[in-house]
Amino acid sequence: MSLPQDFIWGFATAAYQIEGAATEDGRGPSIWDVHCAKPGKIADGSSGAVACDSYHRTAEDIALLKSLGATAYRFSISWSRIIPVGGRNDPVNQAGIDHYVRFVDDLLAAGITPFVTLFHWDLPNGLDERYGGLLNREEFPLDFENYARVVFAALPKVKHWITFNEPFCSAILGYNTGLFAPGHTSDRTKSPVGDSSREPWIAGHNMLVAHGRAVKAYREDFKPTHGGVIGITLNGDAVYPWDPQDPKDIEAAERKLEFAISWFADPVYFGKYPASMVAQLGDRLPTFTEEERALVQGSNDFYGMNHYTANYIRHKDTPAEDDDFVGNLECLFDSKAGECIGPETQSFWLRPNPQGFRDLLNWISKRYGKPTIYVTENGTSIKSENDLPLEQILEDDFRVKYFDGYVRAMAEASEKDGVDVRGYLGWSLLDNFEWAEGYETRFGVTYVDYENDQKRYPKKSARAMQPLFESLIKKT
Ligand code: GBH
Repeated sequence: MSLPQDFIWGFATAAYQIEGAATEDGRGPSIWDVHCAKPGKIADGSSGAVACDSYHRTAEDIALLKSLGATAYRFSISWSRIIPVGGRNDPVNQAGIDHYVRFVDDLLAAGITPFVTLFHWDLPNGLDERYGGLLNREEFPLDFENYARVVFAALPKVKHWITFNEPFCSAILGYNTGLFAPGHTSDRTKSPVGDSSREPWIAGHNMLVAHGRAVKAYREDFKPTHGGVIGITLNGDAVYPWDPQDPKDIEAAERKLEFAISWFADPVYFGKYPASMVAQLGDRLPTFTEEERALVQGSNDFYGMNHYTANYIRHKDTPAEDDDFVGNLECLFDSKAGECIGPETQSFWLRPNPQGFRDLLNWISKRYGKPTIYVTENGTSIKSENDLPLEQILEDDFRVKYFDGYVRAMAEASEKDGVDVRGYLGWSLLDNFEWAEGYETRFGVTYVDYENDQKRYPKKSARAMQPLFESLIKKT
């Protein structure tokens, strides 16, 4: 069992989850700053205002990565540091650009390949106020393209670009359940605005077109001289039919993948939405104009895969609700036969199941014609980790085992199944701001002591990664 010789691995983070320095050097507010300020939205009432303070600790974070043996680092850029209000006619903030230029230079000097995400959910709030942000079909893609161009021009040394991180989450959690910024939902006890049945599909559509525009700009005006690759990162959980004897459960499991993954990947690879979504959503799902389709189809140089968990899928016989976003089915942790998908973690949605990773790598590879895959996130929280004393937190055997199982499952997909997977970024380098869960849930291979100057302590899992990859990556 092995991985290709040039396989790269490391860790991932996102700007709002680690940077802090929310009002420094000209940064404008993002929709997450605004969301966190609303009472009751974040479990511990916190925000990313300080987080891991990584904005001030780039040297420390790079030294940490190097000490762990990482050869790659995925981070995201805060749009509102680059263009504080966000739009194509708004001022650009040179201090924000300088920060990331220095950071990329320092990573490269340490021998670490940067993977840069342009959008990890933190839309400049100015654009939400100005025209409804992701919901604006005309303005949003143009403003995203402009922002992307500014960043491409500033960072010619970056060779791996990710346009959007998990557009599913921005669309569904931002505009259906309202759990994430900007918190829209039809549930009027949670939000005065929102239409869970329509807005998520509009937001998703506009992110696809924005992605297509940024990719076209990169390929035409930057790639010829910079020579990098660009793609979108999609989340997706593995699926198994609740009753493997029931054709309706088998069909529902496939439909779940289409609603989560193919919603974005089918337009990118095939230029159209999956038939199952068109059938269920009807005219609530936007249709591509010819110009939009041309922008989106063929727009991935690689497939960015975020993956964490698996579910048993059980079909429903009742008609789909208007706010359904999974494909009219149930996602369960136990099968009909009483098997459990995996042990509990601190995250209600996450149950480790490494075989699911191998199976989903195969499903993606097959459906989309063997694309090059970079695993841009994979990792786990641990039940009650936050309540343990430091010495025990640092002995995170549960996470060590998770990474061991998942990385080996990936190596099997690579070696035995011929899946073209070329890189792996563990989530996350640091414990950080876990969105609506605040700081109570920890995903880091490094413990961050938020009470004591954000001091970092590598956990056992941080040190387990290098020997694991060294044992799997071919030497010659
Ligand atoms: C990633 O998303 C994020 O990219 C990262 O920022 C985050 O810190 C990390 O995971 C850990 O959470 O509300 O029932 O529909 C993870 C994938 C997909 C997990 C959507 C939550 C929603 C479950 N996410 N899922 S539900």
